[in-house]
Amino acid sequence: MSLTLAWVIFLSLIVAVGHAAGPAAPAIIPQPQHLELRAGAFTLTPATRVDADPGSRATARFLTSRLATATGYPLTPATKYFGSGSVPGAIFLTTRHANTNLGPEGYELTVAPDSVVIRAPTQAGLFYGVQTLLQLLPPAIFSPGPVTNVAWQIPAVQIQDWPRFVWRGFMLDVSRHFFTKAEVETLLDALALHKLNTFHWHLTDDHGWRIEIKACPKLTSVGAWRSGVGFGYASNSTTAYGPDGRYGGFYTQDDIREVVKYAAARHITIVPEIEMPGHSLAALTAYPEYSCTGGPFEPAMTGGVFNGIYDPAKEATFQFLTEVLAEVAGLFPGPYIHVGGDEVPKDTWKNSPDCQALMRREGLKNEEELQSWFVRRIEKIVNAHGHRLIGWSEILQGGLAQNATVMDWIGGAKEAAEAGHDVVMTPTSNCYFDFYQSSNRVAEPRAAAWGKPLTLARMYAYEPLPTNVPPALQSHILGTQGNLWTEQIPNFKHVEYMTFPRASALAEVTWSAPEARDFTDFSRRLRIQYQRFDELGINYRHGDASDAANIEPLAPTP
Ligand code: TNX
Repeated sequence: MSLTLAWVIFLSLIVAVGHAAGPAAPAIIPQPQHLELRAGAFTLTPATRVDADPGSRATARFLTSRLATATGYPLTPATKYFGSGSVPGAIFLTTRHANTNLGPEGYELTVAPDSVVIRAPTQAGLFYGVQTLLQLLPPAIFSPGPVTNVAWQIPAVQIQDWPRFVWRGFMLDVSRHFFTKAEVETLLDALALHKLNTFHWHLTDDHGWRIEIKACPKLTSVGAWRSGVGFGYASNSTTAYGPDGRYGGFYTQDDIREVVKYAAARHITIVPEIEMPGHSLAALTAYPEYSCTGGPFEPAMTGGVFNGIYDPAKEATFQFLTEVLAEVAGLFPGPYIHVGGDEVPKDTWKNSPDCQALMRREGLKNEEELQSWFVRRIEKIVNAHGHRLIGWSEILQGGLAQNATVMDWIGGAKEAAEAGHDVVMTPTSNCYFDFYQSSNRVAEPRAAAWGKPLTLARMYAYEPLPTNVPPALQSHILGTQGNLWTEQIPNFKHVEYMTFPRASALAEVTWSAPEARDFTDFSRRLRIQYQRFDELGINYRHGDASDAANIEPLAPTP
């Protein structure tokens, strides 16, 4: 090797190491598929232009509003430029000449010292390019107001990026405890930061019905309220009280439309969940005529173990559910409606002469087949309103409905995929965000204690493709999501604490290449993510590779 060449290599190593160790070392979560760090940086100034092709203005506006807020610079998107290359001194967002191989959510980001270009086949891709660009800036870019004395530098990079899975989700249970529209929108912002694209909104359960249904007003006038916070929580653990002092709340249809719009602007699809036939106590408190026993049910809404179940032997039950699903279908433009289906208590059906007569009439051998019969009827209603049905593992029992997608929490992925159905993976072992985050329960706020702690490291190490699903069927595994059940979680700060930073690990599991996963490097990037959380006012648990709770052996469940 010539001496000159050795020098060149030596010097470029210094440059590379300098970049990696310096303040501008990229800390992007989720890790992009391809990232090449180049020399130099683009600096935002009051004179920086933001240009976009006409179809990309809304995405550009999303970027400029964030940039203008933190920098105080008067940045607004322009559409003066009609070319497709880079523009000196400008950030340019465009779908022109985009590489369609990047897919419907991929993007390309080129930062050079004199220009920035985000190019993507779709607005979703451009939006993710914007998220990456923001993460290349100092964390102060997420400040709620203007910050001075920051060098707004963006390191020169060439990034090509796309997600591994199409379903990158998060579920929030708003039934066990209620969270306001503003709180839900705050969560959606944080999901968008992580390029998560699916919000599963668990709107009904035994402990509260949270969505206005015009044809069935008692669902919210009665079913949204209970006599106390319940679950052993003190009244001051929450602020969700109605004017009459009862605990609860619900979203009006206008609220729902606003949240759907808010999510869409962040390229998040909402999957509403209306639980049936079990976990339906709140609905049956409002309308006991659709139950087998007639009630009373209300006392169990504060956290009893009773699990309310609809009476499938009454035609009126299906008329009621049709009215509910018709309104839900009209409010949510996304393809899926989740109808629950988990933990259906079969004893009530066993003890009901009407249900037993129905089973004989329909030739159903057991209550599992009755459940399957119920879900098949519901699927027809969901399909008739232009939506696809998704349900928990148990919808496989007694035979799966024709086009249903399965959300696997206790198994079923293999059977469903083999039968040609799509699957979303949410196993309790890796996706339950209500579980403790460390084995040191004394040091943690209350959490669900029936599974192993879901540490940050455990979340990060999760591989969503089940080993028992053969490669030829793996395309049926749409992706994965974190599930935040809220029996133990009475307020939104606690929601955030349970969600972050595990959602950062989830984001990388769902988006990045599995072979690129590196918990030590993730922990380095997470420290910068924490600074972003601080700017955004997001509450989170401090945890990384140096967190003993993540690596010590898991304590047995008491
Ligand atoms: C099981 S996961 C449930 C939820 C509970 C959760 C508590 C699932 C489909 N059902 O109803 O909230 O456990 O961890």
